[in-house]
Amino acid sequence: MAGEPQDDCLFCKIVAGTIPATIVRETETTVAFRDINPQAPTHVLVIPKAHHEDAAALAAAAPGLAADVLRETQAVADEEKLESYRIVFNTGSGAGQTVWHAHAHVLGGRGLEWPPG
Ligand code: IU
Repeated sequence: MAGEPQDDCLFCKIVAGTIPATIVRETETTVAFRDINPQAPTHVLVIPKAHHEDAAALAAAAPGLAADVLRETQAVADEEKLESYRIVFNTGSGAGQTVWHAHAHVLGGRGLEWPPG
């Protein structure tokens, strides 16, 4: 069911603390942690604690929570002192989504090209 923890979800396990992660920020509704395979000097993932499979599902089911995630991306950028940064929600396998728990990538600390690959 939308919002409920999923036994087979890696990010639900990070929320539960049963899989380790380098957590940089936590709020009542969100967790931000460093990506294990960083693509930039700063590469932090911001996730809702509740399970929603992608950004579209999150926005549809829980728009206030989607706003919490966005607000936290800004807080991460501020903490990391990023003047410019990119927020990415890979949505669907064709766009590179590999973990089916909504997450925002916050990327910065180097020049970022456009268009992305
Ligand atoms: P994607 O947009 O679904 O591809 O992003 C998933 C990210 O989760 C990806 O960048 C992985 O490196 C990252 N990640 C992680 O940080 N910790 C993990 O244990 C696993 C994946 I598995």
